[in-house]
Amino acid sequence: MKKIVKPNTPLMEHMYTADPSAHVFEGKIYIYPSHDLDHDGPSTHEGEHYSMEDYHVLSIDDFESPCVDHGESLHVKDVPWAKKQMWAPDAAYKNNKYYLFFPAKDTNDIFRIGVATSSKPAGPFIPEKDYIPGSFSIDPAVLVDDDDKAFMYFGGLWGGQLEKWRTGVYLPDGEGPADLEPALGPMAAELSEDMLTFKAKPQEILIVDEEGNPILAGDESRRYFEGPWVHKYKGIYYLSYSTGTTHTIAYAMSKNPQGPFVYKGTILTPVIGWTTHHSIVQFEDKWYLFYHDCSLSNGVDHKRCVKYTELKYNEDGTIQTIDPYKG
Ligand code: FUB
Repeated sequence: MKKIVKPNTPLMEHMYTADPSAHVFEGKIYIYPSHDLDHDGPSTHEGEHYSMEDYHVLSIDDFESPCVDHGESLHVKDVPWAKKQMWAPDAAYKNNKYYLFFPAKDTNDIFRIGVATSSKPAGPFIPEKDYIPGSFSIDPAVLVDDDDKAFMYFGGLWGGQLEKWRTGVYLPDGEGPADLEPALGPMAAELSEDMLTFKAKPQEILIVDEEGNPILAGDESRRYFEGPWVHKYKGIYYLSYSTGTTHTIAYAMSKNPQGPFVYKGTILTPVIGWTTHHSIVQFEDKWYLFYHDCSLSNGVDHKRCVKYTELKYNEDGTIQTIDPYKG
């Protein structure tokens, strides 16, 4: 009998998956996760234990259906510029094509963001020969807005190398701001019509508190760490992200896709495992949070599993906090 996906349980148990980017394409929900490798190597601050090599696309017809693994859609060996660590991807549809955006380390061990295309949402995806010029760091998330303009949001601290780009060039010893300085925000860049390049240099997104003051680097329960996602609800842009060291998914709201975004609160309380990474998608008349935890491996940080749960808004547009382990 086919196994129907239930909320807050792993979508897939035959492999480890993480960082789910969910989209509705062709009437189904397609999920673009990282594919965690089942190894027992050492963990490092730079995240070398996240040593992924390929991507699989998953789909569900609806929430009464089993999850389908469409097999390998792209492997690092087929990406001319990439050496290792195929981290959190995202996908977008435009120009009658599907685009897979993905970070990986280049031959100099610097994270860059690449793009691959396909005529089908599940791939296989054909990569461009080089990474997106001017791209850096990790965790691309692409919003194709109602007017068809596309924005990429990206960036992650620590292993994601965002601190090393503060001057605009890569400094191997580059450090983040001091605790009382404004935190680093995610980067955003509008994509060209063909989705293969940035229209202009990526700009940092500012996240502020209700008084308009920038969230500070030492404010670890609210500051941006990695895993940006931008969605639109009732004409307002929502930027949600991982707070890293404090292990939550937080969010901020703006009338403009390039911010500034006003911090609003927590969407997801800490899950089993160090990392937390998510996406938010509307399917029919409900909204869903896709996320991962490490329950399938009993808590091994780099052996994660993708799950989903319903996401609800309050009357004023704020989002209700989710504890995935509470009834
Ligand atoms: O999966 C590798 C990295 O872990 C992602 O890029 C981060 O967002 C974190 O989930």
